[in-house]
Amino acid sequence: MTEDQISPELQTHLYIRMVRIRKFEEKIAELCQESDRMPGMQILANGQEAVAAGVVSALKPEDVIVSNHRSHGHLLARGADTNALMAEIMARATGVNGGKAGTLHLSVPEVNALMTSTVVGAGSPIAAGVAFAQQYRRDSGVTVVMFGDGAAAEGSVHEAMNLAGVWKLPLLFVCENNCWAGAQRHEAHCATRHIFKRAGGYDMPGQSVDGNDVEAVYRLTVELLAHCRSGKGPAFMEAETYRMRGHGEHDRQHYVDPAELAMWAAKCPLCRYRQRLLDEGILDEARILAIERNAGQQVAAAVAFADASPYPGAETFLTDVFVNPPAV
Ligand SMILES: Cc1ncc(C[n+]2csc(CCOP(=O)(O)OP(=O)(O)O)c2C)c(N)n1
Ligand SMILES: [Mg+2]
Repeated sequence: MTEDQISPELQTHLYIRMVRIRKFEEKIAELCQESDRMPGMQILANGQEAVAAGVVSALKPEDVIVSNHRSHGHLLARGADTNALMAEIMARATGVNGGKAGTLHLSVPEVNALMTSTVVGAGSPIAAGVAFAQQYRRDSGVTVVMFGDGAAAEGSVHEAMNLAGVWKLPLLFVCENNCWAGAQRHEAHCATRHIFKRAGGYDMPGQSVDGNDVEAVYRLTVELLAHCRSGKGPAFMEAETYRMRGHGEHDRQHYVDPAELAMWAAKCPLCRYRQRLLDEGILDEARILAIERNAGQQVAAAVAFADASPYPGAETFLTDVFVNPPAV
């Protein structure tokens, strides 16, 4: 089997990944409705699960991922521990970052998910630095940076694309075009309908893909990663998808046309893939139910784990914050 052939095992794996991400974030949305359950601003990627599962499943263990504020799916797909991720999001000491990062500054270095940046566009220059290190050390790894259509308008992303092109860095730019940046529609902040075409300006291959088709995303990722890995330099993918919820859980989406939302709901990546796997005979109804039940149980267990965990103690306030912690 070549890397881009999608076996029934991989198909099942992709579906399980997407279901787990959806259930994880649905639980967060639910807990946001209860007062004092979820600290900070919760930014979810409902509707974008196929991008996370498709891109990340194509990576090798040595590849590094740099993510943004809409990161839960990327990290879960990368294999972050569900309990420790939920605990971090709920600001507990047992979280992946000791409860001090919270949802917006997550990092899971043990699965090479180096960092997430809430500064829009900031991930790309950092990812260029990581890719430079990989190239300098002659590592076989590639760096993948995930960012939004809004971020694609930031100078920092263009500078990173240029430098990656000049130095032929092993860096895959993945733009999740979810049609919105906050409450701004794509056309209000972006001069082109097709962000991937900008790749040509930096002499790197760029392609768009249906971001709600997990297999299409997986295939294109494999193709572009092969380019990056071969020493030919960076590549660019634009995954066309849709943000089904508000920018964050505080946002009731009053500015969204319900007809547009309904149109994208009909293209739900999970529903489409579930139907496809049923049609192809890869999964049956019983197996699908079991996958969903299992994911629900995992998420419930993660919340119970977080609930039973303490908040970080005052004695940890300065640990993991400074390279050389000041004396207290
Ligand atoms: C430099 C910077 N400018 C503005 C913000 C506020 N902000 C946070 S997310 C966001 C929208 C980003 O849109 P996009 O890149 O498309 O990602 P999406 O939220 O759609 O996933 C904005 C403007 C920020 N965090 N950083
Ligand atoms: Mg966006």
